[in-house]
Amino acid sequence: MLEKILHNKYKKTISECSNEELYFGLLEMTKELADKKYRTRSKKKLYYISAEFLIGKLLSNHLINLGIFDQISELLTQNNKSITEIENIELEPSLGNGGLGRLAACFLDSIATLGINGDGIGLNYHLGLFRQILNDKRQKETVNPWMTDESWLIKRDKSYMVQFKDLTVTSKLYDIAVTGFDNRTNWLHLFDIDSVDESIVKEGISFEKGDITHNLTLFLYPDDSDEKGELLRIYQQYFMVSNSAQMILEECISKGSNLHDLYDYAVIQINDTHPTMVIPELIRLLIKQGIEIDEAIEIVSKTCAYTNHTILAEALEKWPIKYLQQVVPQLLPIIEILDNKVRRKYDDSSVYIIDTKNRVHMAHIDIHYSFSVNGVAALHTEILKQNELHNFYKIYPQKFNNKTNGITFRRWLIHCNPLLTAYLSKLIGNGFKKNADELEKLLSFVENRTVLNTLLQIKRENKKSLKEYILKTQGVEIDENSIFDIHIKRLHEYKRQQMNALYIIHKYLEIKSGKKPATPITILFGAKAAPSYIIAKDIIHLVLCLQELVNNDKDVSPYLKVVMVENYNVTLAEKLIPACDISEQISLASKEASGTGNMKLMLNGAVTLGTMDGANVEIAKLVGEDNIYIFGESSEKVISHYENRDYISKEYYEGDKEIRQMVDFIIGDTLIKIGNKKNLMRLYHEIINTDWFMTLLDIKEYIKKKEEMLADYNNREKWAKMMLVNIGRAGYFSSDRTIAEYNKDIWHVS
Ligand code: F55
Repeated sequence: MLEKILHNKYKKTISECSNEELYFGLLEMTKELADKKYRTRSKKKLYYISAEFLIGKLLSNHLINLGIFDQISELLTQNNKSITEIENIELEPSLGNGGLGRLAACFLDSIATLGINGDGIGLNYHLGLFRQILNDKRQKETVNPWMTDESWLIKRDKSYMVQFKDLTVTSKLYDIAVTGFDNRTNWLHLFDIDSVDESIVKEGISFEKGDITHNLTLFLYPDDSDEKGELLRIYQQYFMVSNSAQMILEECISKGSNLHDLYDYAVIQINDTHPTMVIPELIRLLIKQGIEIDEAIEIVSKTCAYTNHTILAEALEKWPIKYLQQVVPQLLPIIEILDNKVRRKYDDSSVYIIDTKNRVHMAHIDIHYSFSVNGVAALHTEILKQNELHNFYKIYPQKFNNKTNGITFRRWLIHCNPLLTAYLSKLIGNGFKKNADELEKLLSFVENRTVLNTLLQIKRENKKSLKEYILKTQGVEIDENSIFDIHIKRLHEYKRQQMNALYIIHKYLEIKSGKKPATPITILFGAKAAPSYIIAKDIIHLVLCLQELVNNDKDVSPYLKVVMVENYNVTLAEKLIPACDISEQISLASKEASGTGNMKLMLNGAVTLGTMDGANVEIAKLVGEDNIYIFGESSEKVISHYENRDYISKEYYEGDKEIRQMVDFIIGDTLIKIGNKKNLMRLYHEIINTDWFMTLLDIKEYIKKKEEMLADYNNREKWAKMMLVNIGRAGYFSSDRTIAEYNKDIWHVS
């Protein structure tokens, strides 16, 4: 088939084609094959609405799921071509920020793999999330165009009218096929408008925020630090949900729904609060169809389910009524009715939808008017029930449920780690690809020297590949025999990259004083900071200053290297994860809802260094305390520190000489010479005067635990056993398990 397509397209054979021609040939072939897969229309269908789908490159993923990856890669090899090089041609769609967006992508894969009739609905951001450039030891943002003339997007002949107060737009639908592993094809529907204009972007990523006709789907979550930015987000969100609601009603009616029975035809999963307006919008449309308001509210509440991804108060969306009035006045009467119903029923202002500052709490709409509210890891759901959403839990105990996150093993094992996959297949057969629990079969080899050695060898090979990649792309040479300590996730103070930076200072000073580590250490970071998040950018600056200091110091660099990779994204994650020894999961306990990088790293044989937070708690339980390194204050203690306001970072700073030495180093002569005094000073003051995420509370224990871990690394047999147990116990974190639970408990799609 490929030969035929290439002949038609280019009049060339495989071996005559360039990598680019091969990529476009494979693209065409894959799209055709994906489209041909069966997709029965069950009566009830799932709609997963999300502002983000961080899908990553798609070629290999489709080839794997269609069951032809090996065959194609063999065919290419015979013609002196390499699938890896062809993959390099593909651009990564950057349609997500981080965990939440990547989770949505893993879920789509599992939904199709389990044969569930379910589509994703989102927006076709032309430039997606910004591309990060590390220049002059700072993050600079620039555009990240990812669409090419020929691409995975299929333009459909479908559009809807979406009405804002000041303008009406006509949407255009683009679809991307979502192939299941040896199963059906679903769709990711991405809405767009024709008038969006990439040329309005001026230097960096700045653009006129008020120019909605030209910017509506230009960027993912543009900077929301000013009023115009917030308004643009409301425009985007309403555009997303209005299209969704119209499409869902249309599909349900075409299947025979009379709308009174909508919930028998559709279930809508609301991914975080970004799609919340779908609730009042659906109610509005049902009323327009002649349904009474009370019944409309009931129908919609029985159709929608909500997932919470955070307890950080600042991340919970609250839209000023004034803004909603300016953009979507048609929703306000409905939101007011929803709020009034709550006020009449409950004498507790903390559960009202509209607060005293005239802001609309989006999560409150979701909780009152959905039939299911779920957290994303056991601890997170408990904290929601007992703390953050306790007053809602008292009203609706039956709505609350946990769905511990998961990851698709197709991308995060089979594709990103072919060496490990091949070895696992040899040892335990191919069953784990369909049934992740079969990874447990690996556990019977825990005393088998050959197996343990092979796992170490595979890790070393993967580290070598990463070393070459980093040399080529970053110009930094790292040693594959060193310990790869990897910290990859969005940059946020609660994730505590600053704590790892303090560790680097500790280690630097220790080596300088003559104490050399038995095995050299390479600390790798990958992280983007939100463009307006000042302290996060200062932390990046600190890490890059340390990188320059450490890597250029002749006494230190043979034992310690620091690398922050530029523009961390899915593609880079796929290269970093298989090469990791130490997985940094060091968020302040109670703050990381789940984490999913922790699962990907474990699955690839990394050992976790982490706090009892998010899904780390479940990892610890599964692997047992001998196979994970846990440190830090518990979530209960942390929560009580917040309640009592009794954490004072300065006391830790003043009370401990070692802490003082590390923190002072940030503004000492050595670093000030390398970096910018203003940035370093600001970070220093933040740590000693505020430290909202309690870095200094856990720093000493963190250092101690990491040292323990580094020492254990030298016992290669012990380490290999830990690797094996981590891989063997990772089956639980397959998103196939998560999705099976969603379907059994919430969606009920046959
Ligand atoms: C994006 C936009 C806004 Cl306005 C707020 C938050 C985000 C975002 O990216 N959140 C996010 O990624 N949350 C993460 O979700 C993951 C999937 O559930 C969790 O694993 C992770 O703990 C959580 O931080």
